[in-house]
Amino acid sequence: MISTTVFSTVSVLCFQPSLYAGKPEKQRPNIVYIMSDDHSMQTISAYGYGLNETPNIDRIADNGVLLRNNFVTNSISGPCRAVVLTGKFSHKNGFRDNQAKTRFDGSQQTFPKLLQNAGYNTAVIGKWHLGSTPTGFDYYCVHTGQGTYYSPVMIEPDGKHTYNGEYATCLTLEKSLEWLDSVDRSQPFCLMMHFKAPHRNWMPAPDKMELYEDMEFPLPETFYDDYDERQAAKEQKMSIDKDMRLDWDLKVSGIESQAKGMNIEAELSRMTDDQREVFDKVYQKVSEEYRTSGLEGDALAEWKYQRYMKDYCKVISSVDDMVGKMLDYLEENDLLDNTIVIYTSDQGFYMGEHGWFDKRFMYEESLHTPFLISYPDGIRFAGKELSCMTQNIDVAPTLLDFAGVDIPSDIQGESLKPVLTGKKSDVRDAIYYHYYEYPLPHGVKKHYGVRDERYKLIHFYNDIDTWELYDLDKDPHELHNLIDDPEYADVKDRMMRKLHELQVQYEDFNPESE
Ligand code: SGN
Ligand code: CA
Repeated sequence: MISTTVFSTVSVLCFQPSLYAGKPEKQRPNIVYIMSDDHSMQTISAYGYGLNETPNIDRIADNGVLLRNNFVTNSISGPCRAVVLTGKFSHKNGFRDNQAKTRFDGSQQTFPKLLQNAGYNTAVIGKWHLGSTPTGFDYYCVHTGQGTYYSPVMIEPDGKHTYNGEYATCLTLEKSLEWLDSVDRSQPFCLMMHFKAPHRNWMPAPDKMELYEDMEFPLPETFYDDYDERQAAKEQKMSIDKDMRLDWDLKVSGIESQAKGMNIEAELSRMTDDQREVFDKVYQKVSEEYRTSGLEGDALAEWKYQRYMKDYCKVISSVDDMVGKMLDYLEENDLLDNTIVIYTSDQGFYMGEHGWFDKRFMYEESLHTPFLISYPDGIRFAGKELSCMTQNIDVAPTLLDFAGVDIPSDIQGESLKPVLTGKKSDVRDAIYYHYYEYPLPHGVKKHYGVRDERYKLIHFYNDIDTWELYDLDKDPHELHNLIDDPEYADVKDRMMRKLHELQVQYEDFNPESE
């Protein structure tokens, strides 16, 4: 699986490990970076929301550290992936949105390339979503675009392969273990295992179809938010009630198609007959329930919410199983202690808060993304929780730091090694955010902003020109925009200054030009 060019680099490095490692080869950690797609903090049991159980993902926190205030810089897939690879904001790495014309410039510096140059074996398996062919990896096996849940088509160094009858979450794990079995263990490895799940349209695996069917999920406090004082929130198109599709998202059959370019039949045709039989058994009942119940208004919105939560949690349960299999593999192969295992998501997600699904906004649910890390040889904590502000620009420098590789000065994130090893309590006093994808697909206006431990300032600068200010201590759900409140005039001034300071620090000099 390892290309000849890389083999020759590796063999040169084998004779001069100290040149790159700075410490004995044995001690350089392996890395298993697990990232799913759209997995909210609210649906990882270690975060304590009580919605579902993820016993395997929780094992990582039990064995290490859970970050409670880990944020993204731009809450959608491609941009987040580019940020993770480069340690730089979207305006620096050039990948600002998910539009078809946006492609990641694979010639730029990334942390997998730096690790590869230092002798690491590297691979990315699962979702990629960056348009261009992966660079910096000895092996890759990635979905085309968003990928599909069933019978996925994967791009590998030798071309495209269709995995008929496979379920994407399981295939990602199988391919990952296959690669781990094949790597030369005399060198450390870095595996990026990227699940497509739980991305929309939340297609469960056959063994999970019935899970949660009898469960009633609690309605979030803000489900019926009226978006008063928040124009951008009022004008989005990511409402469970209005924008979620009965056929494509909720798998209701026997109704007039609501799918505009999103075709449930195409996805169902990727299943084997056996898989389809299990699907039909559950979803014909669901469809029947919808057709005969005559639900409308709030009752229908709440029915949609329940269906959404069930399907979303079903696909997560498969992810959790695969994380468990990966941890078991590392344990059985005596690799767990010397491997940095991270579980995270490309961004957070709304589980009905504000009445929404999807992400994009700089509001708490989609600004956060889960982050759990264990590395028993290097992080001597178990079950520790940290609430300092961390961000996905920090992944690259943190992993380089643990690997003993110099962190290039143009990387914008901070190494989290000092906080993860108890040497420091934080790495920054505020975070910067900038989102660019408008109007499609969810009508969320472009915005940038700053958040510190207590306050958040946001500027929606395109289409409308509005500012929002929140006191997160007093208003954790961000329902009261304080921008014109005289009592908060000082806070507003201070946050405006902080915003400007961060735009200068990160060189986002002309933020409204994109
Ligand atoms: C698809 C989804 C959207 C989602 C984007 C981006 N529609 O277009 O709901 O916001 O992906 O998601 S779908 O019904 O066709 O799946 S991201 O995670 O890749 O950024
Ligand atoms: Ca995503």
